[in-house]
Formats: sequence, C-alpha cells, structure tokens
Amino acid sequence: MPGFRAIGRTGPPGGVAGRPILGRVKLIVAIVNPEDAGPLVDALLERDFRATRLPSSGGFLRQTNATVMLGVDEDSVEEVLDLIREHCHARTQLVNPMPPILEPGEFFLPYPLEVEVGGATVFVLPVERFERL
Ligand code: 2BA
Repeated sequence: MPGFRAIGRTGPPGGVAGRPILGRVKLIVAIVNPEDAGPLVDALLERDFRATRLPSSGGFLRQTNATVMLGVDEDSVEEVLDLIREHCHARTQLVNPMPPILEPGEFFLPYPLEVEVGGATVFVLPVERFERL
C-alpha cells in the first residue's frame, strides 16, 4: 500500500481523518521502567512514530512503571522493537517479602529478595481498524 509505511508517522500516510485503515496495523504495548520511558518516547518521536505514555504499576512489585502504546504499520514493528531494546534496560530491585503468620515461639527474620525487572514487557496486537476522527 503506497504511502502507508507507518500509521504512527506524522505527515500524509494513513490515519487521515475520515479514512479508516483496515488490516496492516499493529498495536504495540510496552511496559517499561519509568526512567526509560522518556528517552524511549523521545527516540520514537524522533523517528516520527506517534506514541502514548500511560502511568501504570506492576501487580507483583506494586511499583510505578510506564506503559507506552503505539499504533504502527506492521512493517515498522521490528524498528520499534529495536528502539525499545536500545532504550529499555533490565534492573534488579529488592523486595521485602510479606512476613508469614507465626505460631507462638516462632520467629521470622526478613531479608530482601532480589527480583530482575524488564528491559520491557512487550505485546504486539493486531488492530482490526484504525481511524483518526
Ligand atoms: P510487576 O508485576 O511488578 O513484576 C515485576 C517483576 O517481578 C517481573 O519483571 C518479574 O521479574 C517479577 N515477577 C512478577 N510476577 C512474579 C511472580 N508471580 N513470581 C515471581 N516473580 C514475579 P518483568 O517480568 O520484567 O515484568 C515487569 C512488569 O511488566 C510487571 O511488573 C508488570 O507490570 C508487567 N508485566 C509482566 N508480565 C506481564 C503480563 N503477562 N501481563 C501484563 N503485564 C505484565
């Protein structure tokens, strides 16, 4: 489809108001460290991808992370994944385990556990229809 390299790109390609795009669009949802989200979104915008950043938090650690969401042409998925790989780094975090319920005379010595988080958790979903109204 000529002129439709990436719906996320600015300029005339797809996503023109009133003209739906059917088929070749993917929605990329990337859960990343909040420190990486800024540089990632900057790099995406530099390459003319449009992105939405949402504040989120992990169910396990219950700490703030960031969810970056972008709709792109399927041909651009690998380019976006490369940018995510470049800008999102794994980190280790210390977690304090919940103390167990103790019987009288038992004791619990809490010590923090190390958990590795990210680079990024990425979902690539098919989009049935994309339209900017
Ligand atoms: P959290 O749920 O806070 O998980 C943070 C890290 O804790 C995970 O890193 C993983 O290393 C560990 N973890 C999570 N659940 C665990 C469990 N049941 N047992 C042991 N360790 C566990 P990542 O795997 O890199 O995930 C980073 C964040 O990405 C997650 O934060 C969550 O917000 C999101 N995420 C990961 N997998 C997901 C999934 N299948 N669906 C939706 N969100 C997901």
